[in-house]
Amino acid sequence: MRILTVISNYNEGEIIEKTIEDVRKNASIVTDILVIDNCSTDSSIEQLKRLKVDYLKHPVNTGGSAGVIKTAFAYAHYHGYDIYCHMDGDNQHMASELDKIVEPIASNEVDVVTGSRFITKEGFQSSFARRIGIHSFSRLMSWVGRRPYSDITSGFRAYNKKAIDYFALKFKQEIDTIVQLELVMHYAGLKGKDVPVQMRPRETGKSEINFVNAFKFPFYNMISFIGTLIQKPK
Ligand SMILES: Nc1nc2c(ncn2[C@@H]2O[C@H](COP(=O)(O)OP(=O)(O)OP(=O)(O)O)[C@@H](O)[C@H]2O)c(=O)[nH]1
Ligand SMILES: [Mg+2]
Repeated sequence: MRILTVISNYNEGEIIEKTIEDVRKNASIVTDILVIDNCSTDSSIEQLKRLKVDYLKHPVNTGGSAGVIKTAFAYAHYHGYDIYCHMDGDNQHMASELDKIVEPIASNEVDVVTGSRFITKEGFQSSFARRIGIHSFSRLMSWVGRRPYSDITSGFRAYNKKAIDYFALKFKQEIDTIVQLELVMHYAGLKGKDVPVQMRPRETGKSEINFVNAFKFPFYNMISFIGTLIQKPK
C-alpha cells in the first residue's frame, strides 16, 4: 500500500522544517512526503530545497488553503498512490497520529477520515470564536450528511483511492472551501468518519483566519455550501 503525505504550505518558512522533520522522524506509517507550496512569498522555497524534500509550487496563490487539495488529488492519482494524507505546514498536526487517520481506510471501513480535536477534547482547541464557526458548520454538515461531523475545517485528513480518483478524474470544478469538499464527498457517496486526534497551537506565522477573514469566512462558506447544495455535482 503506497501512502503519500501532502504538507500544505503558504509562508510557513519559519516552521516548515519542524513540520517536515516531524513526518520524517515521527510518522507512525510508512509514507512518501510532498510539500505543495501555494506560491509563498517568504523563505519557504529555500527551506524546501535545503531540506531536500519533494515539492510542487503553485505559480499563483489560489486565494486560500483549499486550493492545495485539488493539486494533491491530481498528484496522488497520477503517481498511483493508494492513500493521500493531508497535513498543514504549520506543525499543528502530529505525524505520530497519522496511523489513526490511515487505519480506517486501510481496513476498508471508510473512504475518508478526518482527524478531529473535538472528540476527546485534548490538545489545542482553537479560539472561542473559531469554535463557534467550526461547530455551526459541523452541525449543518452532520444534518445534511447524516453522520457526525465534529471538526469540519480540520486539515488533518486521509483519502483512499476511490476519493483520489473521484476528485482527480470526475470532479472538474475547483475546491474553494472544506465545507464544499465535505458536501461534494457526501454526494459522491464517499463514506467518511472522524477520529480523535490532538493538535498543537500555531507557534509562528500567520493564520488564514485573520481579523477580516473571521467575518468573511462564515459567509464565504455558507455561499459555497448553498451553491454546492443547489448544483449537486454528479
Ligand atoms: N493562509 C493561507 N494558508 C494556506 C494557503 N495555502 C495553503 N495554506 C496552508 O494551509 C494550512 C492551514 O492554514 P491555517 O491558516 O493554519 O488554518 P487553520 O489551521 O485552520 O487555522 P489556525 O488554527 O489559526 O492555524 C497552513 O499550513 C497554510 O500554510 C493560503 O493560500 N493561505
Ligand atoms: Mg493552522
